[in-house]
Amino acid sequence: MASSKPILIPLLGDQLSRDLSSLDDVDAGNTVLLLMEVDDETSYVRHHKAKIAFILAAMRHHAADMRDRGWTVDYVKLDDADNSGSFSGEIARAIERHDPAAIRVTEPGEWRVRTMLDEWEEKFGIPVEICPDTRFLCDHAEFEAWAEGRKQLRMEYFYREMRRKTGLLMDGDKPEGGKWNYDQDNRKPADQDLFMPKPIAFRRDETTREVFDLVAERFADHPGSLDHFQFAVTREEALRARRRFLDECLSRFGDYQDAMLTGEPFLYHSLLSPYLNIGLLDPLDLCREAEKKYQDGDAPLNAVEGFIRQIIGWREYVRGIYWREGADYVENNFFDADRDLPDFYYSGDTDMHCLSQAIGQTLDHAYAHHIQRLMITGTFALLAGVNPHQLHIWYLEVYADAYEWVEVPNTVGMSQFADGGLLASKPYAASGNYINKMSDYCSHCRYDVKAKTGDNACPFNALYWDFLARNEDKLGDNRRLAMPYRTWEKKEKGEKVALRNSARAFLESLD
Ligand code: FAD
Ligand code: DLZ
Ligand code: SF4
Repeated sequence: MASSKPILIPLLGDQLSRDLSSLDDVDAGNTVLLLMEVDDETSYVRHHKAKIAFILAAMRHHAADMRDRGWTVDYVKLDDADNSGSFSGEIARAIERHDPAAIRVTEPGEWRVRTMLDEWEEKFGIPVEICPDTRFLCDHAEFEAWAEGRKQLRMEYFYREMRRKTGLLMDGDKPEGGKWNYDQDNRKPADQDLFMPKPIAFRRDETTREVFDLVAERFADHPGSLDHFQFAVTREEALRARRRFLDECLSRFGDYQDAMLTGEPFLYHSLLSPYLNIGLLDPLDLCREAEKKYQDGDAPLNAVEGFIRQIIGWREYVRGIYWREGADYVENNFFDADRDLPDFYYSGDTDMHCLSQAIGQTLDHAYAHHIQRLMITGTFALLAGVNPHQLHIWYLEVYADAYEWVEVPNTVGMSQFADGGLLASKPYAASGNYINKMSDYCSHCRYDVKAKTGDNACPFNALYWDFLARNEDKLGDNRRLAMPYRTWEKKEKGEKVALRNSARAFLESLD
C-alpha cells in the first residue's frame, strides 16, 4: 500500500517545546519536523553572540531530543551548502525533499514572520494551518474581549483576570492574603553584605561547542561576547535552572526585585526568561511551582505574588498589546525623539557608572534585570531624547530573551512612552535620586548625584528637568506628573536656565 504524504511541521527557533500546539494530534509516523538555521533570522538585527549561540544550541539539542522521542526530524544547519537563508526558501526546499500534503505551524512571535507565514499557502500551493500558541494563557480573542471598550488598558486589571482564570494564589474568589498586589513591600535597596546565589554554570557539550565555533567565526562583528555564556540549552538543564531559582532565590525575589548592585548582575532574579521564551520551560508550570513554595511556607507571599505577577500579568499583557496594536506599533514616537543612540550602548564606555554597569553586564551576559533595562538604559534614553526605534533595535539585539512580542511593548510603550500612554500611565522619567536610592552605583561614580548643574553634576538631574520642560505641551496635563510640574514652576528663572543649559551642554557632549 502506498504511504500517504506526510505533514511538514516547521519548528521555529522559539518553539522548542515538546508539546507545541502544532504537534497536537498528529501521527508522528507520518510527520516531518523541520528546524531551520537561517541567515534571515540570525541577521535581521545584529543579535548578541550569546543570543545566537543559545538559540542555535537549543535548536540542535531539541532536534536530537525529538528524534529520541520518535519523531522524524529534518535539520538545516546555517553552514549547509544549499541553505537558502530564509524560512520561506527552506520551506520550498523541504517541499522538494518530502512532498508534504500540508504544512502545520504554530503562530510565530513577530509580525515580520507572521506576514511571511501568511503567504505560504498561496506561494506553495498546499494547505497551511497556523495553530494558536497555547503556551500563553491568554489567546488573541480573549485579550481583545478584555480590552474592548476600555479607556485604558492597565496591566493590574488584566492580571486579576489571569489570577481568577488560573486560580493561582486565590482563596475562593478572593486574592490570597486579601490583596492582589504586594508591590509596596518589594522596594528594598540591595546591600553588598547579602549572600548572592550564583547561577549554574552548565557544561558545554560537543554540540554546543560546535555552535560556539560557528558563531565566533560568522558573527565576530556582532555585539557581546561568548566568554561568560552560561545558558541552559536543554529542557533538563532549564529545569535545573528553575529548581535553583525556586530553592535559592525566590524567597528574596520580592524584597530585592528593584535593587541594583555594582558587580552583581543577577541578584535574586530568576534568569528564566530565555527558557520561557523559547519553550524550554512552561510559564504556568513555573508559576504553580512558585505557588507551592508559598503553600509549603518556604517563600513569603510578597515574593511569590510578585513573581507570578510578572509572568501571568506583565508577560501575557505585553503580548496582548503587541498583537492588538499591529505591526505599526513599533513605529510610535510620541515625543518625536531623534537623537542617535550613543555609541557607549555598544561598549559600556561612559563615566556614568550606572550605565557602564548595566551595559557592561549586558555585553558580557546578554542579560540585565528589569530595573536596569527600565530605569538605567531606558530612562537615560528617554531623558536624552534618543530615537525609540534605534533603542528598540538595541534591546532586540542585546538580550538573550528578546523577541518582538515582548521587547517592543516594553521598550516603545513602557520604557519610552512612545505610544503616548497606551501602556504606561506616565513616563518612567527619574533623576539620579532614584538610582541612588535603589543601588550603590552613585558611590562608585565620578559624577555627584546630589549636584544639579555643572561639570560634576549627575547628568540624570538636569536631563530630568529638561525632559519635563521640553515636553510640557505633551505631558503638562498628565495628572501623575502634576507634582513635578508644580515643583518646576516654582523654581527661580535662573535655576531653570541653569538646568536647561546644563542638560544642553551634556547632550552636546554626547554628539
Ligand atoms: P525575573 O525578574 O526573574 O522575572 C520573572 C519573569 O517574569 C521573567 O523571566 C519574565 O518572563 C517575566 N517578566 C518580568 N517582567 C516582564 C515584563 N515587563 N514583560 C514581560 N515579561 C516580564 N523581557 C523579555 O522576556 N524579553 C525582552 O525582550 C524584554 N525586553 C525588555 C525591554 C525593556 C526596555 C524592559 C524595561 C523590559 C524588558 N523585558 C523583556 C522584561 C524584563 O526586563 C525581563 O523579562 C526580565 O528582566 C528577564 O529576567 P529574569 O528572567 O531574571 O526576570
Ligand atoms: C532569534 C533567532 C535566531 C538568532 N536564529 C534563528 C534561526 O536560525 N532559526 C530559527 O528558526 N529561529 C531563529 N531565531 C528565532 C526566530 O527569529 C523566531 O523564532 C522568530 O522571530 C519568530 O518569533
Ligand atoms: Fe548614574 Fe548619576 Fe549615580 Fe553616576 S551619579 S551612577 S550617572 S545616577
